Amino acid sequence: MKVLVLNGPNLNMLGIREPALYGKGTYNDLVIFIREAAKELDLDVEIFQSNCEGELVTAIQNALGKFDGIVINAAAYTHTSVAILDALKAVGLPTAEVHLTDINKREQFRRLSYVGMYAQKTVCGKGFDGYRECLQWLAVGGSK
Ligand code: CA2
Repeated sequence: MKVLVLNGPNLNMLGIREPALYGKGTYNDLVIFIREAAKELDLDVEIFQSNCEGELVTAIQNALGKFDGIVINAAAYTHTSVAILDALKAVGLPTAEVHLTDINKREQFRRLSYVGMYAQKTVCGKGFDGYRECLQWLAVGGSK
């Protein structure tokens, strides 16, 4: 099973700033963590990070016919991007939304998730472990 893991803007800054909020682990640590989790679950994983909305949209479109599922932390685009929502809907792959922090316990504007309007599974507030939970959900069939 092939899974595309997408990470949105500023996640490449992990471990560099705001460790109290996002943890001490760097983006590279997150990539290693995801690869390890995928290996344990016998998943073939590709990981892509971009600060550009259009690049994330294109990556989602290109997943069609190539991947069996998507794990996405759209970061700030979670709360703004109808384009990412439309791309996820267009492609129609099983999708899990992940956030390092609990977006429901932060500022009001973070409670709205466009990604969550399509994603069949959401995991927030569990740090890196949330990615493993999303991968596991896909590995067992991606149903609610
Ligand atoms: O909790 C999450 O995973 C978020 O998707 C992270 C986004 C935020 O906009 C979402 O509301 C929730 C922000 C990612 C920025 O990451 C940084 C890491 C280090 C330093 C600064 C930003």
